[in-house]
Amino acid sequence: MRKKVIAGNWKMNKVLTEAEQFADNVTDKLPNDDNVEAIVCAPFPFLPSLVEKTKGSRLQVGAQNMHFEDSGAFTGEVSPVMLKDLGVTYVVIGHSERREHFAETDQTVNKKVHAAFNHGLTPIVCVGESLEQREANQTMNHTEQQIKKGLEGLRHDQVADTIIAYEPIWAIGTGKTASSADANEVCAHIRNVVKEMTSGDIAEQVVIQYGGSVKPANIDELLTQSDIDGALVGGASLEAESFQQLVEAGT
Ligand code: G2H
Repeated sequence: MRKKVIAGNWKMNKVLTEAEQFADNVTDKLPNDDNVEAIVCAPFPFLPSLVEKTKGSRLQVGAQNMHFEDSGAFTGEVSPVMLKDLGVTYVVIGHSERREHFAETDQTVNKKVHAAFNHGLTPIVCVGESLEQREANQTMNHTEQQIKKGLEGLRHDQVADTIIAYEPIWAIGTGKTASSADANEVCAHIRNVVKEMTSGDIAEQVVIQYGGSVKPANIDELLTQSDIDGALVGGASLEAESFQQLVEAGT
């Protein structure tokens, strides 16, 4: 059975004291259940403190982006070596906001996914269609291309360890959630694409999250779907109590 993975994506929110308060409020309240993994993906300045505060707890810490090079003349960037050195374990790659505002492409996503594995970080790779693409019936083809290009060249065991987040862009931060059946249909398609790229066994292992306006009120129904193994949550992950409820839904 695949475990459920609930990841908060704080985006560009909070200041350090708020991030620390969140960790203080959440770490000892998370369910002690190996079938659910709780991750908080925070802005870079909070990572050292969050890693420190979550040590020995069930809360894992992730970054929201990184560069694919180890080091060099890349002003303003953060490398996988730096994240690993801090004790970060996960990194979100190719979120639609990065694709839209920071020129991320399937090619840069692919380089970053390889870099993550080369440094022992687990990538949470985001894919998803725009409203125009959905209305033009391109959802399946678009997500398939993003998966094939984004995961190109990975070993099968690395594909198995990748977390894929399906986030329809039209459902992000808008309050609109894809119906759980629609979301599941795309997640099942993604699993099929993984199967074609690797094998049935690997496809059964890979964790596929849904993301886009997930909250305590709708997570239960999403998680009952056959191919949805968790959630990548923005707005509703900012408050400790709401995050805790989301993780509890995964138990
Ligand atoms: C989608 C999601 C988190 P929200 O971007 O990745 O954000 O839950 O606020 O729609």
